[in-house]
Amino acid sequence: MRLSEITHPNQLHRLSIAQLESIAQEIRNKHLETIAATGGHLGPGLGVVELTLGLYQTLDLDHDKVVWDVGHQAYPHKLITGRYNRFHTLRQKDGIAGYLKLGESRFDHFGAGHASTSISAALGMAIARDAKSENFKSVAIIGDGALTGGMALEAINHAGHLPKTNLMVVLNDNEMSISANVGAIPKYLNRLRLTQPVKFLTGSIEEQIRNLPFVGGSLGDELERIKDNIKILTMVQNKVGAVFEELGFTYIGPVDGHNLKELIDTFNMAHELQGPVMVHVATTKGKGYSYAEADRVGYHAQGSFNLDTGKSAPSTSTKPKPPSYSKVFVDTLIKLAEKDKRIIGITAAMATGTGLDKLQAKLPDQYIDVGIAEQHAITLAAGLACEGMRPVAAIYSTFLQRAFDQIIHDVCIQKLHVFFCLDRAGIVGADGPTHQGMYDIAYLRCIPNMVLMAPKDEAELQQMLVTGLEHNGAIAMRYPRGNGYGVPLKSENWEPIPIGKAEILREGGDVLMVAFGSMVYPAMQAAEILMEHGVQATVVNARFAKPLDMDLIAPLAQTIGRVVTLEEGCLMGGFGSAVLEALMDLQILVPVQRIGVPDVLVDHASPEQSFAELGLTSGQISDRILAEIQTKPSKQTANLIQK
Ligand SMILES: Cc1ncc(C[n+]2csc(CCOP(=O)(O)OP(=O)(O)O)c2C)c(N)n1
Repeated sequence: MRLSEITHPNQLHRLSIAQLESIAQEIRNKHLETIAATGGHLGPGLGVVELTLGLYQTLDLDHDKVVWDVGHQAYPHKLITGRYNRFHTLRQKDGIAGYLKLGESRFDHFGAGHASTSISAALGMAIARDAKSENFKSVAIIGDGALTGGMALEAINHAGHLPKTNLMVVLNDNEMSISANVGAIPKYLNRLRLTQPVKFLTGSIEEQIRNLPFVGGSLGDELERIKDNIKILTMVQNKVGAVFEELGFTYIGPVDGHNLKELIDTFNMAHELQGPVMVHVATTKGKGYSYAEADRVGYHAQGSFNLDTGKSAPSTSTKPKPPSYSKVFVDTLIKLAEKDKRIIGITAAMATGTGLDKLQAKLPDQYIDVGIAEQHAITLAAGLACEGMRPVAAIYSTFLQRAFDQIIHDVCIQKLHVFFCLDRAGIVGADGPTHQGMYDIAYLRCIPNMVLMAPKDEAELQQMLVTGLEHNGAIAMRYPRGNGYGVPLKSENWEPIPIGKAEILREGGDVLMVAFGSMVYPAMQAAEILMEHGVQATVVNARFAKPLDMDLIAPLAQTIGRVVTLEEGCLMGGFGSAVLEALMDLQILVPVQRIGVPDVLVDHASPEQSFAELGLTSGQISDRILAEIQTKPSKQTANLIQK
């Protein structure tokens, strides 16, 4: 059987180990050739090919449920669940998603993108199953990185307390998060990996148990006794898994994650146990592609590349690219941190993404990676601030959502100086709805004592970095994914911006455009186009969504009589809402057009495609403003329509 013929995972049941091995090779080839063309997550999927095939051979996927944590490693799953023919559309607009998504396939039982949710979801399904007296297996597959997330530990705490609830947790341990995994739990898992793996013999469970060195006599078919014996085996033979055992799980492993026979035997046996079971599978990230095995961080995820050399596809443009916001952020932070030992950069398992790996290399004592633990990162920052340090929490907008209560409860209520640096704020592109940085303006601006700013370009980011470090209290800066505009950058002596001070970039009497952060340049371009249509715009770079510079905005709104707000974020509760509320409070009742992201989920696509779909390109912005002027004339623009 060929991979292309597999449309239902139960077709695997009929295959021999040799046939499965050949399917594994086909999956690797397809995975590699697709990601070389489209970009995406490479190493994680290559590591779970045998794990997926072995597990699915022991499940009935017409009934059983599998929940993949994060979902970035589930491409082999996609290839054997009816998506082979469309796989080349991976992460493209209207194509196959880069994560699992309810609705894309009936075999995707839970969507994700953020880490550490799988055990909770699978446990919920298991409890519901028992309540409905149904009979299916519920399996969570979680990486060793995701296992460091608080939610995973909360779920283990709960599941371990339910000895009658059957749940299988497959721990996919490749010793890596995106970067090297950090913390005490990964260290413990490493110790387990270094012990002799438990070997399972062929034959029935009864034979297997009888063959164990220290178990004799007749066992009958009492599952409880089997479970006890396995417990004894794991604990006595090599003292592995004791922590999980103590927490109420039956621990099995570590199992060689690339040995199909061992995997199948182990899963078959584990399915017969009662209560929560953890199967610890030792895998190699990037397995089967030498470049990815050698550089596990570099090949976690990447853009398109040449399969033979492993190198990224050369840029089609001859112009040098401006630096990314993340790069300007970290380069500037390093210079500031060199002079101020109180500055500590904190990442939650995103050292390369945020750029903080450079801080780690340069100033390791001023760098902390807490693992996938955004909540802890923020309260840790609050603790550091209590002791006079200057914590800079560099967390993607989407992942900071995890720490909402910590921002309120631990930072803002206590008026502590924590600087939140929100990378990837706004549209993110191919990662899709779970990763869009849409909500931070709305979720931060409602919190008392919070200051929220966004730079118009990378030079202003440098100034805002100084502003944030000098401010005494909670302050956040959001900046987008991707490159800046190539504006000149200062190498030192950055001037802070007075808190709450906006700036006027151009003046015109027909419409007031108030733009926040990444929408300032598009607003300026739209103003140029408007001018060609005889509409003169004032453009304000708001810089702050909170506090808003109403001393500047209010009189302009009053005189010009028409306001347009622009933001790269959700409209509900966002920057435009803030301006609207403030105008209303001042009884300045002029037409306000809010341009941003409406109440929809923004699917995976290229950022350019998403901008166009949302009507956020400069040409679309000017068209929308012209249309509004036509349909809702203000006193000042009535004459423009007659012209
Ligand atoms: C809450 C949250 N924080 C950060 C991330 C970014 N992220 C995606 S995959 C990943 C590493 C996961 O490591 P692991 O679970 O071991 O899976 P592996 O990639 O090694 O297969 C991280 C940090 C995320 N998806 N969710």
